Amino acid sequence: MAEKTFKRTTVTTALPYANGPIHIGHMAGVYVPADIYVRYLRLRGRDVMFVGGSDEHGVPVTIRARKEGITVQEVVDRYHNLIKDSFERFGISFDVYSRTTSDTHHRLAADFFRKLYDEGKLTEMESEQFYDEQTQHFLTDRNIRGECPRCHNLDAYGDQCEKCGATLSPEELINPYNAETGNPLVKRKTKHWYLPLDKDQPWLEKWILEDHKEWRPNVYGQCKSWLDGGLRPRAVTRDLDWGIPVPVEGAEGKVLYVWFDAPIGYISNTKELCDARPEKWGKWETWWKDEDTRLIHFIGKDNIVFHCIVFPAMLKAHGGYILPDNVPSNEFLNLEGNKISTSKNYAVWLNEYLDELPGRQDELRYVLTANAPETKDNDFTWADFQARCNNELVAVYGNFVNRALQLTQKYYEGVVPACGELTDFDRETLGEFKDVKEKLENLLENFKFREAQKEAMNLARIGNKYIADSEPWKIVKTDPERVKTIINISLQISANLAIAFLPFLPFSSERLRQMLAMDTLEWDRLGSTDLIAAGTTLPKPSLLFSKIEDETIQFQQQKLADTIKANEEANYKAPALKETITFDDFQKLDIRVGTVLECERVPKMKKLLKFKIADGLNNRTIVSGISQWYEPEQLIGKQVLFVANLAPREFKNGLVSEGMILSAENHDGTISVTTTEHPVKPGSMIS
Ligand code: B3M
Ligand code: ZN
Repeated sequence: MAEKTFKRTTVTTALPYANGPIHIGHMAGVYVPADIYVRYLRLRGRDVMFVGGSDEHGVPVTIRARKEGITVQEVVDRYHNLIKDSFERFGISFDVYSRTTSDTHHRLAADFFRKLYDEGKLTEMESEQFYDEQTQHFLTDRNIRGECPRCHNLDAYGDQCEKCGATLSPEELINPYNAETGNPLVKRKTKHWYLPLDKDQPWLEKWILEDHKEWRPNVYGQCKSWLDGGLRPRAVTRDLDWGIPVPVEGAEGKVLYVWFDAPIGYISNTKELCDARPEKWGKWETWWKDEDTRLIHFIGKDNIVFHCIVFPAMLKAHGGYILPDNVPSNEFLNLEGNKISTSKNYAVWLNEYLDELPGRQDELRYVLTANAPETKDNDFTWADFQARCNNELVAVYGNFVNRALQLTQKYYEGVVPACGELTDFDRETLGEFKDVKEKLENLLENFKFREAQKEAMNLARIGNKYIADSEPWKIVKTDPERVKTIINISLQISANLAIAFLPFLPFSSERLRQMLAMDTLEWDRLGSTDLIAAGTTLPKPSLLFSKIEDETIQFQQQKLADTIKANEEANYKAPALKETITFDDFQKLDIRVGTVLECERVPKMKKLLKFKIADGLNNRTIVSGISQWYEPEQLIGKQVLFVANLAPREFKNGLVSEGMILSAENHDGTISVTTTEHPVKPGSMIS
């Protein structure tokens, strides 16, 4: 099918729940790639609207409010403002960043629903929903937990299991319970309105599986499995008191399902921008109803079905809207090998990053793009962050431009020298990056940001190699004309780098532009070798990037370790009980107090400690596998509890253990030997 040309592009980004700060997983998955793409489109002179906003309804915000004992509005006000501010500080260049508690959104979403309702596009059904009789609330999928029928994870969500990835419905959960209260759930009748997705199956199959084979394999594949599984009607209302009231008589206590209202938030945000700046943006309908507009949704993989199936079905049912032309969804970014989680407070929060590593926006943008989970989950580690910053940004890109700028100061007092006769090496080098523009454009047009950034970094490698191999500092006295050419070419390459990195690293490109005394950075000039005129006077340069020190990384790693520990403490559950025994069974155990007379390690059996225990009878030897947690001398003289009538056990080195010292295993696996509250006679019995 001939590639359709569009007059403009509407780019949306998943609306983050305003139940916590934004974190690097969101940034890697959605916002950095979207920002790169939009910056690129603007550089190409394309007409683009970049839409963002906070998702302020749904269960996550109500859970946070209950947890903190504040109102939901206070939660969303706090986090909407924090997220918006973090995006701005990080250079995510939204044209609009609004919120779904806005009046415009409430009106537009309610009208959208009412139109479907009036035109009979929704089916009304009474069903049984899970209900918590104590809190007198119906539960939505997200706050129902239970045992996953597939992997038996006890904490599976009502809509999906995070452990095995299964897409679930609450009915499939074993022993469902209220995630908030832990209360068991009962079923209760309630009426809701449904989007008959089953009726949309035929056109969705054609629109996705035939007309959009170009979508990323992970997106296309997930849509295909949903379609192959057969679409079912989907409820678009909920029994909740927080959300957009259902605009139908008799629907008191019901609100629009968050996944119905949130995508409409993209449209509301567009309307707010157009209403505020009609002279620049025109009518909102142009961006959502005009076939010459290309709609692109940037999301994370857990939002694919809502953006590729549910929202398009809503738009189609409403009529008059364009459908997304592409949905370049990323997979997930993990953090130091663990899943990032707002509710578990396990993340690198963008606002904290910006506070603790000030002026390092581009370093994080660079690493998140270099490791972007574009086709599979990936992992962020602080060690890798430091390595990429120091070994790539500082040692290659920064080092190269710094040399070019410093030598211009040193040899020519900052005045750009004229370029003389080119050597074959010069021509070969210039030839290496003449098609960098075309390469970058192909990659960026196809949402391959990771590869595109690598292409830009490759240009820095070319420059770094050129100046290193030319060694101007060695010939500046013997061949000054040659050095002028080398420095001029190095400055031209530096100027190309400032342009090439513009979509990815806007902050450093702007700094480099100033250091190169360039009025503007024109994308169309990328690949040129006359970007800076001879005779231009350059200002005193500063380092484009500085090294990330070990202390910075260690501080961040410690923060995460502390969070993990705090979570373990907070979520600690004692191990399940063993089977019940009778009193007679207990009576058989002869547990006594012993005093440690001697304690030593066992050669070649590093886990073991060998004890000589005063037991009030003939003293005895006991071997215990606790050497990892104690130095032998720590235990000498201590009184410990031991099982006295356990059959002796012979170890392979001939050692015989006459009993067992009783120890407690803490939640983190550490061991603590048991003792008595005050000294007693060796051999005293425990009962
Ligand atoms: N807030 C889910 C999420 O943050 C939801 C996205 C809405 S996009 C319309 O993953
Ligand atoms: Zn599972």
